[in-house]
Amino acid sequence: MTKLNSKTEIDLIGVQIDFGAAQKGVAMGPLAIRYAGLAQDLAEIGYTVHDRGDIIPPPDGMSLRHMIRFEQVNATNKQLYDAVSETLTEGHFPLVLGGDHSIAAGSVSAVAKHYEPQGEIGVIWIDAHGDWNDDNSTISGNMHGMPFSAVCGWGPDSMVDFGQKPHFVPTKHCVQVAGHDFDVAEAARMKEAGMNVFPIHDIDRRGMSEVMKDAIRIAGEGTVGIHLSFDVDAITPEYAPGTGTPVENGITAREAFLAVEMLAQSGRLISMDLVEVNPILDDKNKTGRMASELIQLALGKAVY
Ligand SMILES: [Mn+2]
Repeated sequence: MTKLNSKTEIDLIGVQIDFGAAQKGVAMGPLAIRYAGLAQDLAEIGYTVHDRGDIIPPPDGMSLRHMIRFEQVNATNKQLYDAVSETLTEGHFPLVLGGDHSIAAGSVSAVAKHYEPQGEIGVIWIDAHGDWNDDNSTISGNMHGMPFSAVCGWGPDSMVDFGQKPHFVPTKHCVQVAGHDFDVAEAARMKEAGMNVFPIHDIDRRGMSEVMKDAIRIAGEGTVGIHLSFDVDAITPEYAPGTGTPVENGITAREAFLAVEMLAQSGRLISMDLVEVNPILDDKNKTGRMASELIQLALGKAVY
């Protein structure tokens, strides 16, 4: 038994959505991560895994130029919000497999709302992108570029409207790690909101270890715990070719592993998303296997 997480039961929740992204294929991500053997491997390190299956988005819905397929994205997030809320009520650990990153609007909102009576949560967002646009600042209209902004209460409001008063995550407990492809207006919004950002050059200079120490402190101090939202596009395409929005010169596989291992060792991880695995663009499920390994390490798998 090497696991470090205090919860012993994990609910696996897949979300077969790619409507939040321009490039199609990440809807098949949950299957690819499952085929890598995730559930069996988590059981081997001592977890009881409940596979809740996949959430399927509605086949059609309305679109706006600045919020493409917003109706399907929001309806899917409502289903995810309900599933994650149930998981937390049962005392299980929510492990959400994407799908495009728009789904973090549903998962983070559910976690923040669930823990509201106890206090704030922190969020660590490891991603090549900021995901901090709203429907005014967006260039593409793709909603996977908006969820981090939405869960912080900076819009789009409709993305986090789940029929009850939303509980937003304060930006002082939110950290963006490994970003290196921000839009100009997006970065301006992040600065205005007081976001904590450790762009990739901070990792170059100080190393992932120092950066994650700071990230865990910011997201962990004075909070109930930390939600990790991991976008595989943070990892350079050589190691993670199967992703919808690849960006050259990202973090290495080892840096990614170190980041999630440090989170496991902090003992503060309360929920997690692993998103943007695209099997169509992948090389023999290399990125699916990478995703499975990242999840296991985040949940306390030890190499020695
Ligand atoms: Mn993302």
